[in-house]
Amino acid sequence: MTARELWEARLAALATRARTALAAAQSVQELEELRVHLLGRKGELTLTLRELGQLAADERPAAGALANRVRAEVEQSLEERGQEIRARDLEQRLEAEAVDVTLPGRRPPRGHPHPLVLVRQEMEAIFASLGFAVAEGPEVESEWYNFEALNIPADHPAREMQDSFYVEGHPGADEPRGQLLLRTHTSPVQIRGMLAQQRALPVRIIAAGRVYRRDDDATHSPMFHQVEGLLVDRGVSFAHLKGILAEFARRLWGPRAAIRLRPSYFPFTEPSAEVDVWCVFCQGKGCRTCKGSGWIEILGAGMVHPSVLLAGGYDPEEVSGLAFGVGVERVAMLRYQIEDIRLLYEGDLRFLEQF
Ligand code: 2NL
Repeated sequence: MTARELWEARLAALATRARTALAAAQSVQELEELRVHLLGRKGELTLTLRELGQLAADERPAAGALANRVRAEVEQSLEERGQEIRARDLEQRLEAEAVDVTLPGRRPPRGHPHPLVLVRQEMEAIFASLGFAVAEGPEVESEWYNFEALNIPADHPAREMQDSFYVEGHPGADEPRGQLLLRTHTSPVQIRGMLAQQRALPVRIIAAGRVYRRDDDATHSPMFHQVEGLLVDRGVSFAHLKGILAEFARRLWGPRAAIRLRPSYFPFTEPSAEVDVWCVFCQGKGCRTCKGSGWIEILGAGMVHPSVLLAGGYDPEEVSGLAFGVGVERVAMLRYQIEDIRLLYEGDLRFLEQF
């Protein structure tokens, strides 16, 4: 075999292996490795072509032409196989990323009202249906609206009892009404409500919202919620108070819910009462919720103290008023059988999603 025949045989064998390898290549990366292996500076084909120089001068043109054909074929195959692989890759990607527009959409998680809000709204709706209007007022109050106007003077024990959150700063010059504090009850909203009406009758308002006291333990939070009601008119009596509260209890707990009033004391009402609801859980038999008594305390109430009517601009000789206050947390805990008040403030979704 001549040197040329030997060289041509090697070239042919290389071309065969190259064809097989190119046909078998499955990725752009594999193809690139093949290109370097064949056509790179130290590639097999490059080295073989370089050996052309060792052939006799008269054999080189024919051998060179063959070499160029092989090289051109390899380059063309690389290009064609590359296109095939890229086209296949694209097809696979399009298939994998295809969006089925006929599928139903995914619903985003939706929020809902907090149990305290649900209960507050429920109570507001009951009183609204009885003719009360919902009033709002500031959470930062002055001592006059929060205490003085409610017959709680500076030296009154209630003012110590209600350990309050005082706030830096003073009310505006147009309202020289004492230190600022976070309201300890929603009553100041009702004082503002009376004054806003400028002696017009009747006053029939509900004030609901956050209130603040310096307590913090398992059963007391420094922030909690109240719903308070106030009715002022000529001839308002204790019988009206009982009637309104009995109706409120029936709407909240069903037609069998009865109420019971016990004498009590609040500086802003006289007479005053604490109001129990007949235990709807055990039908008065006595259970854990009512601590065996058959009754659950839910409200404070009474006839508006004459001094409070005066502070609101009304003449206690001419009109009388009834008032009551409900703790929203307490009603929510009874309504949903919640054992620990702190669950209402922690924002734990496992708890909140149940409502
Ligand atoms: C309770 C007691 C009560 C009132 C609130 C009131 C408001 C005005 C005048 C007179 Cl403007 N009274 N509010 C009256 C009695 C009791 O709340 O223990 N609430 C949770």
